[in-house]
Amino acid sequence: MLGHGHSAADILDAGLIVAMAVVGQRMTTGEAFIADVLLAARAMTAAVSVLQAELAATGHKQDGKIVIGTVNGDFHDIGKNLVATVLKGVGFEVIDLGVNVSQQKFCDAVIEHKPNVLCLSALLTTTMMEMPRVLQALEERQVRRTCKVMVGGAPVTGPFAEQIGADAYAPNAVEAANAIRRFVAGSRAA
Ligand code: B1M
Repeated sequence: MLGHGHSAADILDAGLIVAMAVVGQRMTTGEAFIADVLLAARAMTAAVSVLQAELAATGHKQDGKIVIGTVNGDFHDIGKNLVATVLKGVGFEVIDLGVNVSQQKFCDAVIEHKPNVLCLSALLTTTMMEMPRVLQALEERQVRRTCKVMVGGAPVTGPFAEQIGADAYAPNAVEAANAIRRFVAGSRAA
């Protein structure tokens, strides 16, 4: 508990994420500008760094390697970082490629690290269209079937994931961790 009886997950879900949605809404209506959004993003990043230890504190290791990144053309990383933090927290090894990650870099990382799951994040309706291109690039490098591919980010949906041939969609970090646990358990059983 981080004081006043609230857990890190509560502070994140009921405080930070809700506040960021308000900022996004204000950006849409023209009440907030990029500078305001940048300030909010900095504040959220700072707050998440305070919560990080608690979010990640499960103390056990799990088999399973994850490669994660935000797709080419997209610089949003708060959600992707949260997903990476929670995955590390539940014990997975996480290789974070950062933002604006090219198709080639994703393919190279899959070949080098041989992850169980590749996680792709996109926050823009334009950049989510990079996701099928990453899948296509994996096919062309003949590594598409070596790992599962999961997609996420605000504009991404389950039907979109299905349409582009991704293996899964996760709406948030906890769902991502649950889906990866199922994939890893499935590959162990196979
Ligand atoms: Co941007 N931005 N932004 N922005 N921004 C949005 C996304 C937008 C919806 C705002 C708006 O207009 N209302 C809009 C997109 C519109 C659209 O595409 N339809 C938008 C725009 C337009 C832009 C620019 C184009 C603005 C401009 O320059 N004119 C520009 C693009 C830059 C680029 O990337 N090329 C831009 C820039 C920025 C900032 C740099 C100012 C800043 C980002 C700072 C940073 O990330 N370091 C920013 C921010 C902060 C936002 C909003 C306000 C908040 C995003 C956020 O961090 N949310 C956003 C509005 C909104 O979403 N309400 C907006 C909190 C975070 C915890 O949630 O990222 O959704 P989220 O992550 C969640 C889930 O989605 C999921 O789990 C996370 C945790 O629950 N998830 C995954 C995410 N990735 C996953 C991967 C997985 C699984 C789950 O792997 C399998």
